Amino acid sequence: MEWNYLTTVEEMEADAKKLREMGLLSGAETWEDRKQNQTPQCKFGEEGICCRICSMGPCRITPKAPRGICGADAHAIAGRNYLRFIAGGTAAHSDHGREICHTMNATERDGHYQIHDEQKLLKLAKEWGVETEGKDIYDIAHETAHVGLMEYGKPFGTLNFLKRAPEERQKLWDDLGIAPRAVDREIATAMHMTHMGNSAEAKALVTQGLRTGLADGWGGSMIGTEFSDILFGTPMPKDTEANLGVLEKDMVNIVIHGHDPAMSEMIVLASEDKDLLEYARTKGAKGINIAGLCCTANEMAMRHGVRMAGNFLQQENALLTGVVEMIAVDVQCIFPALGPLSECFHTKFITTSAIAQIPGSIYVKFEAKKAREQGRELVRMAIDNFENRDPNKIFIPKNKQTATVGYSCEAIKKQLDTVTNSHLDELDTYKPLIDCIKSGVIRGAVAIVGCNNPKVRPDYSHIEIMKKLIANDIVIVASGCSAQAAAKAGLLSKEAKEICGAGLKRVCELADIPPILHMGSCVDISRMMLLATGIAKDWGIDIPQVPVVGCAPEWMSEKAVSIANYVVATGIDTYLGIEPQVKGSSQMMELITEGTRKMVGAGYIINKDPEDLVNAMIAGIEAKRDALGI
Ligand code: BF8
Ligand code: SF4
Repeated sequence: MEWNYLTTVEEMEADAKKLREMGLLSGAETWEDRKQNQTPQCKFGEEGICCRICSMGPCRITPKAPRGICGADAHAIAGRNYLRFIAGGTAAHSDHGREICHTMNATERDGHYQIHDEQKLLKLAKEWGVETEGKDIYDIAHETAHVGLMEYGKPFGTLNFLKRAPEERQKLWDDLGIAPRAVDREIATAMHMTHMGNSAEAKALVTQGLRTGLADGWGGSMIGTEFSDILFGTPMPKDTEANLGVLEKDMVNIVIHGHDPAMSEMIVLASEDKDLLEYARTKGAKGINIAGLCCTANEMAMRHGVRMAGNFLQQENALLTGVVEMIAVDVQCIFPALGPLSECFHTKFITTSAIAQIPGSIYVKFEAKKAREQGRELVRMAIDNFENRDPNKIFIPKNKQTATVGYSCEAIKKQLDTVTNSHLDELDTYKPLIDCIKSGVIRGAVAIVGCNNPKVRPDYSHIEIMKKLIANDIVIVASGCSAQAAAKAGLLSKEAKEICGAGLKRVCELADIPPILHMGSCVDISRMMLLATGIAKDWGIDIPQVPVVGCAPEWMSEKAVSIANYVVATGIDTYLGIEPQVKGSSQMMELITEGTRKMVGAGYIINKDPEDLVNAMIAGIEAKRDALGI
């Protein structure tokens, strides 16, 4: 059946173009302008063969100069750059997780932060050997937070969450020596190995890359996800809307942006306070409208139904509408461009973390013990700014779509149970999903994740790949900016079943789900690891055998490469639409595509053409089915 409900990339581009034209009148520039100034980009950087890790350099590899001054060759230089990239990503995700541990440690029964999922806390406490009998839930929370914090720096042993992986995986990680120790230890080891005068062997660097990545996915990120659920609630399906059309002309608009939900949670709560709503009315506004960007949007949408203004490359566009009274950010993926851009409008740009201090912002250091009041102060500041809008600078694109978000593993299992109607006491099985895959009603699953990127046509690859996969009866789980690309297009709507293959459409109808399940932010890719693990365990096979693959068609950040490493190390092939910057080393290219496959049973498949990439994914899934004889 034809279905004309999707917002096309062309429509999104037309909105962006109009905003950019409006912005030019206010003296604003955007990433499109800066990209032009940066083109052509440095070939040495792109191929990973520029080294500047000591002051004898920078050294660049050319046919005439095949080694740096110290003798490092292209493989050493590209390998070291690659490992440092991963370390940066693991550090970012994991430090986010650590902050959430500190927030959990600051919880009090009458405090600013409280426990919202006691069951999940008790389960985790038991898993980690924290005594729960006869204890106050807040004492349990604090003790569990301490165990979590020790995961970052414990001197002995490996990460607690590794025990959640299938036994074959655990053994493989041990045998290969890539079972991560403490999170910080792996980041430090990666930095130490890549210091001048240490590892020059590409394989050793790639191997530590896998271990550092695992410290993210089965360490820092998983801690971030679990603790966020305990603090703010485990996501269950919620309806929301996405794209710039969620900004409201007559309301005070506050855009929240970043990753750690602690700050945005307080702003959302404050926006519901009756006295502040009343205050907004006295200033001529009809209400207070909170909208999210990037992973904060995902976190807040799936727990509060907060609407999503857009993904990474849309952050400037939100301000260009001229109706944003405040953009409040915490950490990661925040353009420094927001400083000068906010000065072209009345928008107040608020930074809240010592990790992300940006010129042109007002810095309000967020603290767990004062957070509720700080949230209220920020909302009040935004309300006071409402009257400063310049009516000549306003343009709100109309496009927005409805989306159902918030499919945690718990939610997926619950939803599956509605299909079989088994109402199992313990909703702890993926058997209905496995049956669908075995019978071929669903061919397999793809996890589509990651950023959008000016190196390609933004959002286009995400959307085209998703459309083709669901048309081929492949169910999708999505997170991060990929999930938002889907949301903006309308692909997270249950109606999107209309463009699915007959098998997937039937499953969507029976289970009352959209064909693309929103699993949250980028740290929530840890949920996808548990989903893959759960399927493999319930099926009785190892993860690389399951017809499931990962895909980051437009990735850009260090975090994305860290993720790709733990996804691969977990045994899941990962399809990339942007080339990792190692092309200047044949050894590195071989290692990341085929070398890891020999080690952990999975690797990267890289193709810049989205059509080729999606075809390769479908072929990969069918090959896994053939190997299983299904
Ligand atoms: O962590 S997908 S642009 S927002 S890095 Fe950033 Fe990429 Fe978006 Fe979330 Ni993930
Ligand atoms: Fe050059 Fe070697 Fe120093 Fe790198 S470590 S900058 S290759 S001398």
